[in-house]
Amino acid sequence: MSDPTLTRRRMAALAGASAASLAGCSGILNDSSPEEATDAGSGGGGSDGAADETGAGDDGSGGGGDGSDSENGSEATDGSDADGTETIPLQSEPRDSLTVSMVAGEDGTKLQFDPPLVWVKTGGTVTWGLESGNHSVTAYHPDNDRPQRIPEDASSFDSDVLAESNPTFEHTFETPGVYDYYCEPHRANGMVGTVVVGRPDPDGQSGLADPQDELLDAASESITRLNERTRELLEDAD
Ligand SMILES: [Cu+2]
Repeated sequence: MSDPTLTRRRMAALAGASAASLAGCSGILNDSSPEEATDAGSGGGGSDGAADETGAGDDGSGGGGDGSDSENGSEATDGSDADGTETIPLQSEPRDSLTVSMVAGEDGTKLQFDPPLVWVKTGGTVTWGLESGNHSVTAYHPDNDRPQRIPEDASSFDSDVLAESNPTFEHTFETPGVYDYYCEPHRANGMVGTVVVGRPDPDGQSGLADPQDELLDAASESITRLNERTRELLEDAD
């Protein structure tokens, strides 16, 4: 639980340094459309206090200490991890539990699971939480009318679309392997994530197969990037 936080903080710190002048604008490092800048700016400003508290509360484990303004500011620049999708962060070891944020840029360009690739131990739990927008956590599985990209013997999952009244979803992963999942409202935006469970053999993982032809282009691109990073993660795991 602490590691992803640290990772995020580290990235946030890095992003914060270069993005200091853009502070408050959530992730406009890439596509700085005026519309987004406005949205991000006002959102960041308005939610400063709340975001700070929420962040500290989520971290639980003494996150309050470094809950500095700059961290809060760079939390907002998490959106610039869209940039980071090119360099999807890798954990060095699996965790018992993790949280993933679901983020939406107002203009739809920053839709993402953050971080998009997580690694838990067998039996580990991932909790997804809405940060902005409305999203779902939906396994690539025939039960959800999609090709299977989770282990053969694993159970499918689908959060349905989460809203503010119901902002979190959690799933416990009992079967080792690579799981690809997507956001149903934002498949066309390539909002896809991967959960690695245990230390699976990369060979024969449905979640590492090339993206199926029937998948939307943006989703296929996300899957291809995630596959690359997942392979790296599993290589380093040995
Ligand atoms: Cu979404």
